[in-house]
Amino acid sequence: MFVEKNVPINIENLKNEVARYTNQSVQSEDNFEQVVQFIKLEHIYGAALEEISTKLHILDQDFQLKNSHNPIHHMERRVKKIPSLLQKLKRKGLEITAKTAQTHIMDIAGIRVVCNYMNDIYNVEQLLLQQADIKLLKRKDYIQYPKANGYKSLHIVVSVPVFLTDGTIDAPVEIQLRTIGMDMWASLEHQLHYKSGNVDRNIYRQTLKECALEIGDVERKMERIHLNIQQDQINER
Ligand code: 0O2
Repeated sequence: MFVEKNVPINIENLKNEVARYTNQSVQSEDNFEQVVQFIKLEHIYGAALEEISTKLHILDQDFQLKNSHNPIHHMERRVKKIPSLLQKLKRKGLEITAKTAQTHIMDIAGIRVVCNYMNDIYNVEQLLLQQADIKLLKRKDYIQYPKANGYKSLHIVVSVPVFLTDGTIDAPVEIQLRTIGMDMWASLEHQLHYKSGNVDRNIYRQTLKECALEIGDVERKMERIHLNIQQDQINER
């Protein structure tokens, strides 16, 4: 199952957005050309996301067929909206062009893969990376090395070929793999960023850190039960 958010493109709004970041005239040809390039980029990364989603979906189904277990609980995917992309380019002090975005921004296409157990995360990663057309570009294991706030997830950026009418482009896709518990934690922690009041924030931060450890313990216990049940079923065959 995919959870996906799609907002229709509004050219006039985009012309204004791009002009705001580049200080170009809204009506200039250069401005319009940049808008066109950004829209093309969205199209390519949307296609890359489709390719990766399909691969993950097939792997999940095949795993189920052979092991009577679905490693993937659900997936969420999105192509970064052009205004957020412009904001990110600016924040990183990069030139506001689609070409720069293509070279330097690795999370234009992003998919979150929520797995049932921790073992599933590394199985899915391994199964995907062994595919001949997938290249690993970047890997950060926040499960083995959690962030100071308690955040856990495995982040990988892979490149996947996208076959277009005029050739093939290798596009990067950021994949965040995490368990249901890690996902629940990250969603709540994300909410904290919108909470005002320093005192509240600090109390919540400490409690959330404790929650991260407790969730980890519970998930490990449940995974052990799951593996034992699976082993019993194999022995009974
Ligand atoms: P969004 O809206 O989720 O896309 P980058 O910042 O992308 O240039 P970096 O520094 O390698 O690259 O990022 P990293 O560490 O791989 O993390 C990128 C994404 O992971 C974030 O995306 C979040 O989605 C998630 N993430 C990382 N750390 C935390 C955390 O402490 N809490 C939560 N809730 N999520 C986290 P963005 O860019 O923030 O935004």
